[in-house]
Amino acid sequence: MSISPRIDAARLWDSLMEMAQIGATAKGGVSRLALTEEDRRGRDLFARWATDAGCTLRTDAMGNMFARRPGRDDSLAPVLTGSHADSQPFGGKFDGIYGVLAGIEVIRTLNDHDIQTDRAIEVVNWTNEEGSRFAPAMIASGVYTGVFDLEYGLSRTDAQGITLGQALDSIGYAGDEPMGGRDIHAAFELHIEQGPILEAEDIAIGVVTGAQGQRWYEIELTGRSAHAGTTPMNHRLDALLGLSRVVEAVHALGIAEGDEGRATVGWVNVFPNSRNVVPGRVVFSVEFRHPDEATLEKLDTLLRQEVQSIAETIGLQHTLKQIFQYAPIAFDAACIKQVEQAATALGYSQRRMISGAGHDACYLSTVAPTSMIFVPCVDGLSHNEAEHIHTHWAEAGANVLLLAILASAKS
Ligand code: HGY
Ligand code: MN
Ligand code: MN
Repeated sequence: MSISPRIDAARLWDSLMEMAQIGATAKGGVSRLALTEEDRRGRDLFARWATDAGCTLRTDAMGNMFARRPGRDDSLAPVLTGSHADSQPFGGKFDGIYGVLAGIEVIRTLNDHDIQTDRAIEVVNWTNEEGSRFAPAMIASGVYTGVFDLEYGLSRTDAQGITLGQALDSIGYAGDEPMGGRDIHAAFELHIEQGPILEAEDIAIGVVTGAQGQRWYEIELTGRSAHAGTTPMNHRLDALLGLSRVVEAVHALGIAEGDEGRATVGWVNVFPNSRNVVPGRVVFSVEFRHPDEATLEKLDTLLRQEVQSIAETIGLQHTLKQIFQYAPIAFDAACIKQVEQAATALGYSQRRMISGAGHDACYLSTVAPTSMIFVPCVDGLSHNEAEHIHTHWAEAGANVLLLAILASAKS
C-alpha cells in the first residue's frame, strides 16, 4: 500500500475543540442531547465544515446527515465513515464526534493533496446514537438499516413526551432523503475505545473485529403511595424498596459473569418522589452486555425470575419489557484487514479487540461490509465530562481511517 499524505493533526484538534464549545459544561464535558438546540448548533457546524470541504449534504427522515465527496465514478457504491454528534447529558468531548470530525479531516486532507478517489466518500452524522434522550440507542442507524421502521423511530418519546419526529421538526433537520436501501461498498467508524485496554497496553490502534450483544429492559414496579409518618413498616407496598432489591440482584448477575459481566441500572424514575411519601411506583432501566448470546439469554431468564420473586415478596405489581436487543456482532474480514494494513503501513502498534459499547457501525454491518477503528482514551473513561484523549492518539486514528478509506475507495 503506497503511503499517502497524513492528516493535519492540529486542524483536526482545532475542529474538535471548536465543536466542544457547543454544549460545553462547567466540568469540561459537553451536553448535546439528541435534537436539542445544542445538537442543532453542532449539526449546523458539521454542515458548514462539510460544504466548505466541497461536500454535498443530504439529510434523511430520521435526521441522519450524509456529507458526500464525489468520486470519479458516481455509479460506484460509496465508502462511508462518520459516527454521531449527540452526547450523553454530561458526556465527553470525543465520544462520537471524534469519528465525525476525523471523517471531515480525511476529506480536507484529500482536498489539500487533490487526491481523487474512484468511489464517493460519505461522512455520516447519525441521529440519537446515545439513546439517552430517546430510547433505544442507535435508533436512527437502526431505521436506516431496516432494524426498526420509520414510524417506530419517529414516535420515540423523551421524558417530556416530545416525539423524536417533533424534535426533528423543531430543529429543522427532518430530511427527505430516502431511508437506506442503497449499496454501500464499505464503512469504517472511528471511535474512542471508551474502555481501559488500549491505554493500559500502550497500543495506538484498536482493530475492532466486532461488538458484544446488548439487552435493554424497562421495568415498572407498582405498590401504593402512603404517608411516611403514619404508615407502619408492615403496611407498606414500597416500590422503591423493590427497586433497591432489583438493583442488588442485577449487580450480582453482572458480577457472576466475571470480567465479561456488564449489568447496569442507569435510569430511574420514582413516583411521586416526595420526601414524606412512601414511593408507590418506580420505572427504571436494566441493561446487560455480553459477547455470548447464550449468556444474554440466561441473564434474561434470571432477571425475569428475580423481578417476579422480589415483587411477590413485597406485594408489588410489575411489568418488564425488553425495549432493545442485538446479538453479538462480527465485523467484515476485508474491512478489518484494511484497518490492520493501514496501521501497519503507518507503523502504529495495534491489537484486535471487540467493542464493549454499541455503535452505529453495529447496525451498518447488517447492510454493508463494516469495521471500526479505536483509539485509547485516558483511564478508559467515557460517558463522563472528564473523558479525554491525547492529540497523538487522535492523529493516529485519523491517519488509519484515511488509509483504510483510500484503500477501500478504489474501484
Ligand atoms: O450505550 C452504548 O454503548 C453507546 O455509547 N450508545
Ligand atoms: Mn459513541
Ligand atoms: Mn456514547
